Amino acid sequence: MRGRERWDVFCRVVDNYGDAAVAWRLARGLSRGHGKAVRLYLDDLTVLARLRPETDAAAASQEIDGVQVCRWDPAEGFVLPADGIADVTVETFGCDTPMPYVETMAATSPLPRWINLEYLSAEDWVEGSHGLPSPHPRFAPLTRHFFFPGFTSRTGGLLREPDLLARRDAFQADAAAQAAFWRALAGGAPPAGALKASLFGYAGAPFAALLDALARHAGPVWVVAPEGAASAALEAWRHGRPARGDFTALAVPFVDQDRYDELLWACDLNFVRGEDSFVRAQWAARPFAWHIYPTGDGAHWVKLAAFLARYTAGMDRGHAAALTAMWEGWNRGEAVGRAWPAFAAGLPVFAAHAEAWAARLAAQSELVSQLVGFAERLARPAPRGLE
Ligand code: TRH
Repeated sequence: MRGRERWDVFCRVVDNYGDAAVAWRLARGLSRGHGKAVRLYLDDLTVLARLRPETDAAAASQEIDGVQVCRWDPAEGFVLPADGIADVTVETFGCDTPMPYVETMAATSPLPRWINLEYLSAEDWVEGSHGLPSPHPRFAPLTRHFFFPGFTSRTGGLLREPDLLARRDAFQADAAAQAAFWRALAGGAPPAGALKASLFGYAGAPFAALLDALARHAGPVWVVAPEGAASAALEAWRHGRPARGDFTALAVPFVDQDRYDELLWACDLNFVRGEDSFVRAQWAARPFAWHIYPTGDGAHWVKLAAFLARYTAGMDRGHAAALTAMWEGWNRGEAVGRAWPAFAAGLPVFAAHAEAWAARLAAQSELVSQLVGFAERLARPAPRGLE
């Protein structure tokens, strides 16, 4: 590890997969794409094991894809690594870097760089907060900087592996690869011309109403739901219903994270949620509907509206309204059946839009490169944030 710049990434799983999913992508991108020596401290390896099945959830330390993955149990106290702290420390989503580590940072000269990777939001204020410093209340001049992902050039961008879009294009142009993918996942291929949809959402989503609408859709439909809230709802919905020849609704196993991309690429319409699958659906360049992570204070409605405003800007009013009605119905748990016909009729337009949107986002530098550049700027004498 010596010689390479050392990065430590801290992550606590609050719930579900998104925290670990984002931290893992970041750690792998730093190692693979930028040659950094990366340790990922994660408090719940069982989550990473779902995304990367080769993970040993009981191991204190293991190497996966060039990243040193270390189990970190905040309740057990933090043991400082024998070879010291890193040159750059990233905490994800305000997860609180452990105090012994912070104390060591404060006593190190020159002061190590310390960055908090924030949640993704399309809200305007993100541009003004991206890169801001926050001196530590006890250990100033030790300073933490806030790094915000986002959709505009004045934010930190989105996670995107350098070869992602080339792999997507190759897969989407390769009928045999898609057929092999479906055979492996579902034991068979969708009928020709089927509307193929993937389902991933939180337990409150109106899955049954959506499935009712899909079952009434003209033409063949092929819906798959990886194991979770969506697959449970799908099984319950299907129970006791007669099979219909050109309508297939399948509960499939939870796939590993790289294969999940292929699922999104193989479908014509993806229902996604949270943060990471939301971004991956955009890179899939296919129409999608987002189930936003609901927060108790209702802040998610503002976040949803901010994204919808960006996403539908430039779309004609009728299609923007149809897409908005579907997304809002999907998130409010109502009116999905009413919203579906106009949304379904708009799918060809949404498909062209999704391609243009992905191409526009791809013109932005991806998040890991931006983060590395940001850390380099912080290393210069008298760093002044993002100027
Ligand atoms: O799992 P999520 O709901 O994650 C979250 C958390 O709720 C977190 O607390 C919240 O803060 C954050 O979102 C915004 O949804 P997300 O972010 O989409 O992460 C899901 C990951 O799981 C993503 O990397 C895709 C992956 N996945 C698979 O690897 N295989 C699968 O079969 C499926 C359905 C998903």
